[in-house]
Amino acid sequence: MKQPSGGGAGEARHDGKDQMHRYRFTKRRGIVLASMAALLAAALLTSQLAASSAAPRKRATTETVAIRGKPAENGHHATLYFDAPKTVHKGDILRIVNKTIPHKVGPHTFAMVQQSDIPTTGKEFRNCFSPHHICLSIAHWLGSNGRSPVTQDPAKAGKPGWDTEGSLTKKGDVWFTRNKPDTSFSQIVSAKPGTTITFMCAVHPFMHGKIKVLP
Ligand SMILES: [Cu+2]
Repeated sequence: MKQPSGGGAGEARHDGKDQMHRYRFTKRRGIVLASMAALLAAALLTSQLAASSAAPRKRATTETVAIRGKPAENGHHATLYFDAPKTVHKGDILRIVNKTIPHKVGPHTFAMVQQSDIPTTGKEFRNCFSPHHICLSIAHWLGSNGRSPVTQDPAKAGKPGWDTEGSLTKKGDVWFTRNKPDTSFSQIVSAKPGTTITFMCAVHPFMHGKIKVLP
């Protein structure tokens, strides 16, 4: 099999599946690039047609949840938090992006968890990774036993998109940032209008938030 161009022999150890993907991608790149120009032209034409038609079409809006950190200052502890919109509309794209520095604070999860299972006390934070506690459940959703690597990311539950809050007994929707900086993940909000999405980080159980879903 031909080496994929751009990948040095000693560059990285890819497993078989990953390698296959890269090879096919490379092989296709020429065709993809060639058809990009045509697509772009078609898209421009389409947008002109759309602009001239009477009925304005609703565009999918992207809302962002940024995972942020505030450095320690004046005797205050450093804080990590979800910088999230208060509301989203069903059908919006909800994008999660990690703006903290993984080698300093570790990775995060954006895990949809039912409100009653979100830890709120110091004791609950400390016990979160023990059996029958939600952080360990979240790890299981991601295919990890809590110490082993994450093997399913994002882990999906219910309908496609953000819609299912998990619990101690039920799998929920979750994305794991991993250890590279600036990773992000986007998918549609499919939860019912009128519900409130509650979410938390299993790595830092004090991190949590909620977003109301509007029609
Ligand atoms: Cu976190």
